[in-house]
Amino acid sequence: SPASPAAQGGSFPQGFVWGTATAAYQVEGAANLGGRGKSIWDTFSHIPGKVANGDTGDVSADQYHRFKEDIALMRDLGVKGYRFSVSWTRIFPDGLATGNPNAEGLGYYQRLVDALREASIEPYCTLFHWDLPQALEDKGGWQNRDTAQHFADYAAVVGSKLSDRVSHFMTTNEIRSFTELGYANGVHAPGLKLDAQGVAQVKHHGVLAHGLAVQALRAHARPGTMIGLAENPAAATPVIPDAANIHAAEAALREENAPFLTAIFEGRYTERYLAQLGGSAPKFTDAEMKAISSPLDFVGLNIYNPMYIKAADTPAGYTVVHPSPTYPRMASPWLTVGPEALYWVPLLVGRTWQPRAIYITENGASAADLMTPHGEVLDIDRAMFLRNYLNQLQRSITDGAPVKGYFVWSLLDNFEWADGYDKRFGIVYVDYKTQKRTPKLSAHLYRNIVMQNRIV
Ligand code: PNW
Repeated sequence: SPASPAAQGGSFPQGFVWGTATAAYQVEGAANLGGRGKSIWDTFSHIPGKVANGDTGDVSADQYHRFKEDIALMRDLGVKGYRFSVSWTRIFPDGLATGNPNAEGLGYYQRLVDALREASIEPYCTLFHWDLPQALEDKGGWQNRDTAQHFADYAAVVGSKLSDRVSHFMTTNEIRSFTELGYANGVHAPGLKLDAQGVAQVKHHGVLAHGLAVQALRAHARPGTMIGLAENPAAATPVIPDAANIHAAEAALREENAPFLTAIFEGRYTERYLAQLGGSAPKFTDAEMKAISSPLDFVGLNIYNPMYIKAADTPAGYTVVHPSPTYPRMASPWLTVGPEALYWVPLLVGRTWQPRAIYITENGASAADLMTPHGEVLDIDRAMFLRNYLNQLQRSITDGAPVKGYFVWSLLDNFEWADGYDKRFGIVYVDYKTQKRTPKLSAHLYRNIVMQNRIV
């Protein structure tokens, strides 16, 4: 496709949304305040041995009490968007949207979004970032189809209460991650290792929850509300960019994401996915597949590590090339560095499924940040990572990818799930003893990029 003139000369398009991202359980703290009910992450993080150093999200970065200070930080960065998530159990402590929503919980998010708007920062709201109500897990959680309907009912209420001041909603965050890490590998909450059929069914209920929530939001949110999701597709990237490998990466994008983005955009599971599962295939109906593929206003892509794809003489036409032990990584072992993922994935997603708009809803890096005696955090590794990835995103847009915004993960150091506070992803350092925030070198770099709308 033709180069967009708006993105030429190293610049990003006019009106490009620069933002930062967080999630409720990772930054809020105040786990037992405001009438909040228990989520599976409260349970899981309190089981000895599940999270590094026995860390929990009980206090975390305490954004619940410090959101005004965090908004001031964002103002200094010049960002125009903040992606946050709503804690389901602050709104409905036992997950069921039957009675009235908890006014204190709802009030917190209303104050948060009002303060964002006052600072001219657009709120981008995720409805589910992994903190499933424990009361629903007790009834089978994502193994139980009813959870998908309960999620849609909750989404309807939040949509009706917040859409007067929030114009962008994402249903779920990373169905691929929470189903695989939580229900197949058992390293995330709720810590299960189901068999193949169980995992396939959980994934099906995850995409169904998304689809039913899209329908609920269309019915209950203000007309014109923009509705999407944030998914981390297997980031198919050609091993080297020649025609055969690009073609292979296109095929891999669909197959490797068959139970997730492919189902959501195409309304069916690929034949290869169903054939591979055989007797372990998920049970589903046509009506469910229709709900799952409800039209979206945008798709959010969380992109970190590439999945390198090589053309091969196999039935699927490709193989996955796994990084060797010496391949460059950030502080998290899974975070192999491949800036060109941010070139290829938006382009291939755009070509394959023609979404109306793409946002990069997460991208960022963990690093072993240390504070100097002068109180500075000079994270040159994270700065290099962001510069390299953003250069590739700029090229991607120039070559036609319909990307409207970018949200760096994360504004703040926070509770990195099973890694606890051991892995830091923030562009702002958090001293967890004092809750003092210190913008890192990468925050200064990001500010320059945001201010000039180009990589400097
Ligand atoms: C995403 N992996 O999680 C989440 O959306 C964030 O909540 C999280 O903090 C961030 O990325 C950084 O990890 C992932 O193992 C967790 O491949 C693990 C993986 C990928 C994404």
